[in-house]
Amino acid sequence: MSNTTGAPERRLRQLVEALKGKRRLLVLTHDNPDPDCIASGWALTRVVRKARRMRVDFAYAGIIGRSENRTLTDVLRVPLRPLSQVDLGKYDAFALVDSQPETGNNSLPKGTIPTLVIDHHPCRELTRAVPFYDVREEYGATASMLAEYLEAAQVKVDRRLATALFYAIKSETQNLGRESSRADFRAFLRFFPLVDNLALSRIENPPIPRSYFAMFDQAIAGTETHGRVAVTRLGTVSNPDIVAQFADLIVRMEGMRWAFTMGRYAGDILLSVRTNLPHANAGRVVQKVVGRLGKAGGHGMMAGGKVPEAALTPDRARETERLLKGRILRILRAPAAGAQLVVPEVPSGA
Ligand SMILES: [Mn+2]
Repeated sequence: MSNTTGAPERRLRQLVEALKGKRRLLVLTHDNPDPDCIASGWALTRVVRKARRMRVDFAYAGIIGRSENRTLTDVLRVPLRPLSQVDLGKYDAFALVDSQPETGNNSLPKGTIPTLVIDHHPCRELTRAVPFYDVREEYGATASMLAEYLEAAQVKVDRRLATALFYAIKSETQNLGRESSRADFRAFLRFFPLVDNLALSRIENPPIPRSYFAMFDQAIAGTETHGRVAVTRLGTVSNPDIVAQFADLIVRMEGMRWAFTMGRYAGDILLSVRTNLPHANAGRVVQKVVGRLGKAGGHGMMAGGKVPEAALTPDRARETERLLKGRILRILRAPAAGAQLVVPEVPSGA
């Protein structure tokens, strides 16, 4: 869905038109940014600076949790600042990338209508009130949309930005294997020759904090399989990205069709849904699971959500997790009885 049409050049003109009279733009990622929104936001700052002479800054909210993403921003020196260090009063325009208003996963100041939205998630009702929105659900990565804007604006893409965009498409689509389109393929090939391979290798194989291994232990102990559905209760997590990261891992288990992972973070319950069924609608499933308890959404094979303040006390967290688990099992028609993924071995000969 989009209020823009046609060739990339025309879309770019419409984008510039929407910024008419604006003096300073803040480009914002979704909370706890992933490579797709980091690379896309960075690219958008370049596009706007080239196409229109105005000041553009780039910020994120939440934390950069995954080691890969931290390494990405460090090694490629992404000009990204925490939103908490940004004076919002200085901006008369906002742009959202890889997110939309009222999704619950961005920190756009309440009541603010952004001037620009570029995203590849299903289009929301409120997005239609945005002066310039370009939402293309068929794209596997927002970065592939930005590839077109960069070309239309004739921005010279350097190795750092190319590496970020390439990694964004690669990770978001799992090497073009998950929900990707021809446009993703085109962008992937275009950036590949420009990639800094040493940097890419460091990003993909970063040092892992010791706490990650404890999370691994919690994930395995906290997983039960119900037929072809695996449900994981991670308990308290050290960073919010881990919830999706373990869902990605658990869904790879032989015989599984769905993975549903929950973790407690900063008083909220975060959830993540993954499926390996290419024609499923994980976004709808997670919306039904969360219902009025919070916000949720996503794509066909990957989705997530949040139940705010559900983890303020352990009792409430347990109760909410039980409720959510019951709902997903019913929605997916999975057996209520589950089996622990790994049964701790009883020491023999004792
Ligand atoms: Mn994305």
